[in-house]
Amino acid sequence: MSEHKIERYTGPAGGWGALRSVTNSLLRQDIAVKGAKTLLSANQPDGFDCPGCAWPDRNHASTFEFCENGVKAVAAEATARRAGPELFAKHTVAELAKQSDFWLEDQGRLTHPMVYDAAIDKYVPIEWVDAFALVARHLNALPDPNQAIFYTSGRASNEAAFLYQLFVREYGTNNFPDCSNMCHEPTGSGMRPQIGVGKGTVTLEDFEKTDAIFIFGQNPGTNHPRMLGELRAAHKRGAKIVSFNPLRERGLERFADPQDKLEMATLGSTPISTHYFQLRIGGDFAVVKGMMKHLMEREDRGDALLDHAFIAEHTQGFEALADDLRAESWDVLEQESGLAQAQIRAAADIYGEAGSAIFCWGMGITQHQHSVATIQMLVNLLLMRGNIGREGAGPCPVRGHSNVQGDRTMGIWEKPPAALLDTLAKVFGFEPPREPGLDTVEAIAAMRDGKGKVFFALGGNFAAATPDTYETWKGLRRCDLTVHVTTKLNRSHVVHGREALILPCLGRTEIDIQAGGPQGVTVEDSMSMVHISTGINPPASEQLLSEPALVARLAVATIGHRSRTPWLWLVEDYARIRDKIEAVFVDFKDFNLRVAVPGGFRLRNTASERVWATASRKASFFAHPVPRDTPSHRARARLGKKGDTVVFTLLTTRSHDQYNTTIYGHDDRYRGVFGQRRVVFIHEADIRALGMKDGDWVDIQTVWEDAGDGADMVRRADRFKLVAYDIPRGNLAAYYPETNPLVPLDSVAVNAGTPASKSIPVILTLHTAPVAAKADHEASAYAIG
Ligand SMILES: Nc1nc2c(c(=O)[nH]1)N[C@H]1C(S)=C(S)[C@@H](COP(=O)(O)OP(=O)(O)OC[C@H]3O[C@@H](n4cnc5c(=O)[nH]c(N)nc54)[C@H](O)[C@@H]3O)O[C@H]1N2
Ligand SMILES: Nc1nc2c(c(=O)[nH]1)N[C@H]1C(S)=C(S)[C@@H](COP(=O)(O)OP(=O)(O)OC[C@H]3O[C@@H](n4cnc5c(=O)[nH]c(N)nc54)[C@H](O)[C@@H]3O)O[C@H]1N2
Ligand SMILES: [Mo]
Repeated sequence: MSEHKIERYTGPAGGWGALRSVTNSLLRQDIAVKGAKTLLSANQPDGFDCPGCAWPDRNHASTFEFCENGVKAVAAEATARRAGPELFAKHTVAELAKQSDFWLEDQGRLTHPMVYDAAIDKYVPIEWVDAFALVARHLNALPDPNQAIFYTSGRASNEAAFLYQLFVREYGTNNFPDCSNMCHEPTGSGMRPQIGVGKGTVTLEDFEKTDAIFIFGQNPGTNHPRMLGELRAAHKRGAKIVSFNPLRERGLERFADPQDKLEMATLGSTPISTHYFQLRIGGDFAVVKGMMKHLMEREDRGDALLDHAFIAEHTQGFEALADDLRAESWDVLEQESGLAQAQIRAAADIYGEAGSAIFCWGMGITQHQHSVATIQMLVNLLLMRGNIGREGAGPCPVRGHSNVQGDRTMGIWEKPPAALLDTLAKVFGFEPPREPGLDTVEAIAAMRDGKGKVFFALGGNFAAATPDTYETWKGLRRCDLTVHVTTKLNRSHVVHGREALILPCLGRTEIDIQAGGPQGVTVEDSMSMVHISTGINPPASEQLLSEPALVARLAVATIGHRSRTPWLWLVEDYARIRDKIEAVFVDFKDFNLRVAVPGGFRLRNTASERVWATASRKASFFAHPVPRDTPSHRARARLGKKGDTVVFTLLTTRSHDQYNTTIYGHDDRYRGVFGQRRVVFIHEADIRALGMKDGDWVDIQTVWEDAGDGADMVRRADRFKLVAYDIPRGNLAAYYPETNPLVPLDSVAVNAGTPASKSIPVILTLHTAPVAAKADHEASAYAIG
């Protein structure tokens, strides 16, 4: 671990810092030459899809695109370390639970299926057949299949996801909570009724042609580093790049391309954003509404900025929105956005005068109570100038996990459309359950309340990624059985049900051999490109099963006696699974043929053709009032009366050295944090106003309706170091997952259920010496840090 320090970062994103960091991650994982070969195969036509982010690649055929965080993701999977049965023999689960998330994953790849033995509080090896029999026994003993919960993380391939949803529906439930519920769910919920698709409409070619790129609440320098290449190129040819973010993010300011010899030799770099608007957390709605109001005002004065032909031919609802915009108050917009009227007007002018524009957004938009309304505002603004379905223009929600979009396409969805169920019924000869299932937040409540009894996870780290950590843990511990299909040891394996299984699987980088020979799987990126991914490394252990094979064998053990699906035959050759996918989804016509072409193919996107698959067959404008009843508004209204209590709004985000709950290291280079993660970024005037100083340790407590008004607040996370930062007053930022105990389970995005983990109302108090452990959370690794 590097030395603890806070040091302002003045270099560009990328550059030599990135190269140094890559070397360190390879050394950490004991990867030598083999690792280097592995890296060169990432995102090549005959290699594997990078398990990092969902940003697309140029034809999957370019020379290796350098990506620091892609390297870390690959290195974490291709590590030479092993977490075998010896590790579990050495430690009780109680001991493992005291270790940090970093330590758990750092033990390396899991090698054997393991079962929890309560008598000795240890995981011990189990044969695969016995593991499947155990799961089947539990599932078949449930009086109602809806008492079982099947989670999915977005790394599962299309083939694995398709078989999984089929198995679970044949078993009898739509309980499919997934990581998407915590991620881009509001994007789909917002866009589908508006333009008929819940995905982005742009391609990389649009990035080459656009006049302006607007980036809302996304940190590409860390989370989608390959996107910086597109932004840099766009900047160099004169496109405007406009960022909206409460934090000054380095990767949005300057970038040095590690592949550009001149930049590297001269320590040069390219600016990224031409304009940077440091709005208040959750202020995007007000900014975008203000931008639209400005355009309406100019329009009413005679500057023809709106695309009336497009509006007339393709949309409905414009007049109602126009009236709403005219009536909106600038005072409210300024107050709620944290920007001055002049700044909002300036942003609107850039947009109004750009021939074409792309809007990108990430978690800074989707993880609020009012996320769906904000996304509809973004789409409204695009529609006003006909910026959907033409060159260089359109929405670009940037997805997280490398196949999270594909998993949804394959039917991992707790609210399946009736048409999908009808087709499944026809193709596979069974009657699928019709009632909607539980999403992530509902699944947690169901387990906590004793209504969810078996929890099965295809990947991910449910115990750490979800909100209200200790409520989630109560739920998992109440289960009769918890099962995790996984590559590495994580928090979810040590917070388990009465019985528990850890089932190790192959990763994307590994060779997958079935009866029909070596297999590839397919994935869909953020721009709807579907392509094949083939591993090149020998498996981490001979015991590992591929995810499709594992699901098939589990299906045979559980429903083999009544299912008509030829499970084992399907996984002998994944081309057979793809034929079934084609039989269910029209967009996958000639799937095997089309995916054999290097680079794969693009799925049809009706909105990009200006075909609107909505109820009205038009694209729709939606008017919404400025949200003034968010959790922070309510907390301030309640506590504001109480003398000097200051309610802050806290956003939770990723450091540069993590992949969601996987902690690669303890540095956040671009934000100047080294050797530590328990920090909270705060404006220096707020530190002074609190009577504290930079570097003081504080405890963070959530202000929430179910917690009472004062000392008895139940959600807290202790011992975080104050770091003075360029962030608006009243706003705070800290890393997830350490801050997940602060996110109330019922604080979610309206109409999407996504935890509002970017806007948590909190108060800060000086950290006092640790009191003797009382509550569960105080004894946990999370509280110690
Ligand atoms: N290396 C790496 N890559 C990843 C991941 C990872 O953890 N590590 N995770 C993957 C996943 S699953 C996802 S979903 C994506 C996540 O990628 P991002 O969407 O970039 O997610 P976050 O890191 O949470 O950062 C959100 C950004 O939004 C800003 N923000 C917060 N609140 C607001 C707000 O109210 N308004 C605005 N305008 N901005 C706000 C924050 O300051 C931060 O810059 O990345 C994927 N790629
Ligand atoms: N407070 C707060 N909470 C958040 C967020 C936030 O911004 N703030 N972000 C949310 C978002 S956007 C997301 S997407 C979720 C992420 O939630 P998850 O997807 O559940 O979490 P990950 O950390 O990505 O999962 C990591 C684990 O996946 C397993 N794994 C890795 N590769 C494979 C594989 O190939 N197969 C299998 N079976 N397992 C594998 C490893 O065991 C690893 O420990 O977290 C959400 N939670
Ligand atoms: Mo995500």
